[in-house]
Amino acid sequence: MTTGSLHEAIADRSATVGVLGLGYVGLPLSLAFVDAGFAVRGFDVDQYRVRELQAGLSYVDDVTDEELQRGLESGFEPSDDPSVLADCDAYVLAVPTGMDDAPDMSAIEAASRTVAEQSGPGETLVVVSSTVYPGATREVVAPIVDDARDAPTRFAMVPERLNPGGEYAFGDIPLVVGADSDRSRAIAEALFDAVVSETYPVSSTQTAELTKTLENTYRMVNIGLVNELVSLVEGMDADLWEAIDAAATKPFGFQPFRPGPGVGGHCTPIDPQFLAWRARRDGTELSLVEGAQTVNDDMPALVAERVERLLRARGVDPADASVLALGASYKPDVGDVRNSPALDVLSALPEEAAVVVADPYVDASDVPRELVRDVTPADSERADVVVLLVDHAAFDLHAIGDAADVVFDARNAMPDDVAADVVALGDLGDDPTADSRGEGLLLEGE
Ligand code: SAJ
Repeated sequence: MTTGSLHEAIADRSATVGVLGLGYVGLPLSLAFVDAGFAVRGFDVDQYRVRELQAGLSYVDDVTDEELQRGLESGFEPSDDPSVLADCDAYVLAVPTGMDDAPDMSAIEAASRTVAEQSGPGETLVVVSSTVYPGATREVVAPIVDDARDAPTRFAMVPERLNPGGEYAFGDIPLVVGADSDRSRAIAEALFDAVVSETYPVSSTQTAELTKTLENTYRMVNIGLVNELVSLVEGMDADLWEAIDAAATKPFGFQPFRPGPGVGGHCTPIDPQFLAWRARRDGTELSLVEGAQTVNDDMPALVAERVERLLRARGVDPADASVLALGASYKPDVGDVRNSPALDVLSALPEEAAVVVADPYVDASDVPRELVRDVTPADSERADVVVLLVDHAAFDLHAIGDAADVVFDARNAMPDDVAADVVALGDLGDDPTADSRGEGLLLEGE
């Protein structure tokens, strides 16, 4: 359908795009729009980040300095001065959101006010790409922007699906485009069709917001399922990790998730809370979602308890123990510690215990215990127990496992042929009380 000059300006790339928030979402998105031929004005409140960008230095893992410098030469203009956003044809909000007792939309509100102040007199597209609770585009963004503008504003919600460090390139990941009118949806699709191979339109902004929160709630709940089974299989002669791999041989209807010390990061543990909060606000409850969240939140304490039990079974008072913990970030090969369950495990271990944490990536200021970057054989030998919390590829698990006495493996990542005793999450190992749980009983005639 024809949608007038804004649509044409997007089609002929004469439109100017303003991106608010130049982090792991906004920066790659800005450069993708530049590559597609748009002039892009980038705004971030963090002047240090902006100075680095202006110097051609990328702080986003998936963006090289060369890609950034090419963008700067081709029409990308980052600034911490909001006036850089004056009179853009389209704005994309890619700022952080979070959860306290209620969804933290403060950055979204601030960005909306900036758009309201800087947008020009013509028809303008405003896209929310940050993850927000279902309803936020209509309830938070639109009132702030609409109140300040006479000209028509076209709102859309296009949730980010970046796969940091993953095997999918930005342009290959389909993007969902939700809007509350055909006109808004068509204009937003035209913009994002310029940067990804497939856009998938949905009927409303709330459907797009629901899609994004559903994606990560699905992950969180299914991780909670396998985490809940950990306590069950401790009393069985069964290997949960093996069962998950075996179930994954079913070519349909099953996606493997694996147990661990909990669910960290700024997406998977947070997005489901947006849904649960929206449900409670509407007078209902997502008991399955909230139950899975509780299971995952309880995993760090369970891991710490199993480590202490393992120490006691080997005659070591946990308070006097020397512990080597492998990993502090929320997932392998990143330094991000947001909501990291590994840090929660470290906090749950006895304060008096001598705990050394090995992690090549995290900031020392983020870790409440002694931090080393590399693990020496002496580190492993000195420990009463090694606790594998994050299986960074940089760890030489063979060398660590051959030098250690015993490893509690919360990721089931230790090689099978190491010299140390290895107790995986879900296995009570040589706990002398284990027999009472039915392990070791020979069936009649075996
Ligand atoms: N985790 C498990 N067991 C699993 C998978 C994950 O315990 O089977 C834990 C991880 O150790 C981590 C947490 O859950 O602590 C979150 O892991 P994640 O793989 O969900 O990684 P995130 O939080 O970086 O999620 C993001 C999401 N991407 C977006 O929202 C755009 C998610 O949808 C992606 O699937 C994920 O990245 C990814 O695959 O990289």
